[in-house]
Amino acid sequence: MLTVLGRRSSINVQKVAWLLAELDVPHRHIELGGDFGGLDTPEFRMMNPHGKVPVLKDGDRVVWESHAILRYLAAMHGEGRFWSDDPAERAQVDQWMEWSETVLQKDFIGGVFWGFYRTPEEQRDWRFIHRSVEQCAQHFTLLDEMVGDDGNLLGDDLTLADITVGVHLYRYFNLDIKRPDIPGISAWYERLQQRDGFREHVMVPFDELSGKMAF
Ligand SMILES: N[C@@H](CCC(=O)N[C@@H](CS)C(=O)NCC(=O)O)C(=O)O
Repeated sequence: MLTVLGRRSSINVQKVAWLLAELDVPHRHIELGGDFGGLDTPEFRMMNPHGKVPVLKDGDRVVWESHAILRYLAAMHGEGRFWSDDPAERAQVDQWMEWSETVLQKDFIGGVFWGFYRTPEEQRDWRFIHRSVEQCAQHFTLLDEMVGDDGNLLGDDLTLADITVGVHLYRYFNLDIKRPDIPGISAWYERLQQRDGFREHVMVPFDELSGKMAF
């Protein structure tokens, strides 16, 4: 039986939980990190020396880093869906996954979510926040046309690219920030909400994280 370790309020844990729901793979989920604690124990550090979630256990195998976990799960259980066996198609997915982590997640989670939402009001750096909000607006404007009228980032089928990018949308559309008109992204967000895994694992209230910088 697969085990996912990590608090459900973590966006990186949400990526893994969403994919597992799409794959319909039986697993158990243990909440760890944040107020649940448990990341500093020798047992946890043996699994992930960095003391971060998510961690996936598959028998004696342990995988950490959310995107490595997504690829592992897709390769093991996806039968070519989500992350193609074809190197050229897989590279298309990989490039968006890399971009999502190094650019979008940096500007949205690192800049907007941490800078604005997780930072207590009196400590906020508004220049940094405004710049990050503006960068996110540019990113989503760039993606706006890609998702088309009824598809996903790379066509009709949902891939790991959609999971790593799409996981940001619930927070992006529910924060009190300035957003440009991005009809394609808004419609894509609506479509993702038709998916059980997205509703259950991504549309998770995040108010417990407001003004909380401790973890
Ligand atoms: N690049 C890592 C980031 C891991 C990470 O920073 N995880 C955060 C949660 S999103 C964490 O473990 N924070 C400590 C805590 O939740 O207590 C990944 O994608 O898995």
